Amino acid sequence: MPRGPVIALSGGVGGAKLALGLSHLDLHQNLLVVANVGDDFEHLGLTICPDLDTVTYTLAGLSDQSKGWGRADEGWRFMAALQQLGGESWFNLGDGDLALHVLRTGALAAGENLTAVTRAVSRHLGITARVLPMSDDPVRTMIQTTDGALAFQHYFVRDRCEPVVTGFVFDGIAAARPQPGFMAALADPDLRAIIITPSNPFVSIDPILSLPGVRDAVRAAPAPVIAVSPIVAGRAIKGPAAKMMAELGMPSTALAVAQHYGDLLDGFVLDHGDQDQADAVAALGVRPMVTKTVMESLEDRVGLARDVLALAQELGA
Ligand code: FO1
Repeated sequence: MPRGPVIALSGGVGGAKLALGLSHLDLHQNLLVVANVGDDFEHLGLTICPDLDTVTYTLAGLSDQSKGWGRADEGWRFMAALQQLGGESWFNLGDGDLALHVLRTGALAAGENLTAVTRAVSRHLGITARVLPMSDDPVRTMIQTTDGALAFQHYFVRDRCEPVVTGFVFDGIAAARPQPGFMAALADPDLRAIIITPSNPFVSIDPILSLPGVRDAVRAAPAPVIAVSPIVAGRAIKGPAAKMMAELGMPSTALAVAQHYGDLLDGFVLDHGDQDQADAVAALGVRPMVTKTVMESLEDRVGLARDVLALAQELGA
């Protein structure tokens, strides 16, 4: 197998867990974690990048394991003071987390791009993998619902994913340029694998794939494309993916996720609980792999990462 880069496309919690597993496999700088920025938003004058930050905190060993986002051992004095002053308090910013948003907002205002800010933060936190925003240009996911269009965090956090989803729009996508290092890695002749992590296909992965030129570059890349199902036994491990699928009139199954990615895929990883769908995945012309995809422990994360790379090796041979 070539010793070149491995690209992991990631949203928040699920993607970050697999990225952590991959980071234990001696890939170092050859691991590129490309994070969705469609969840980003401007809030209280700050630029908040939840998926990028979830990946960063997870790879740095700083993440809150129970929530999946934010920092462990967080303080909440800022939120308490904000509430006391009558500020908007539906989105929880911990005291330590706040430092990252303030730092990033200042650097962006001074003319740095998101890639440079993310690189500096990674260096200070001792992260060896390359964490890249999917683009340095703003892309903002809008959720179309039966109640009208909602900005992603309003739908997700403020409204607790309750509105019924009818579709998605990625504002800014047509003008957004994919991050140059991401595009260079896609064209690298030594590229080993493109991994679509078990993040939400509609709001975490599709924004990345919808950037101009990315779908074509992924198709043309000299490496197998492998997705890990975020749906296990008809339920999303975390978040609203299964609810969205039902509302969009799709079955909430791993197979439907494979069908959603369609001809982009060479391999698809399903949990033991969905073994009965492996033949239907194979009938799509996609190589199925059945393994433990539910990542409870660090061993699970590393084990799944190993399995995915083994499948990539088989498919690339
Ligand atoms: N998720 C919540 O459910 N409630 C919150 O108050 C919240 C705050 C928050 C702050 C910083 C951050 O980086 C992430 C945060 N998240 C919160 C998670 C985030 O909204 C979602 O997990 C992702 O956008 C979906 O991938």
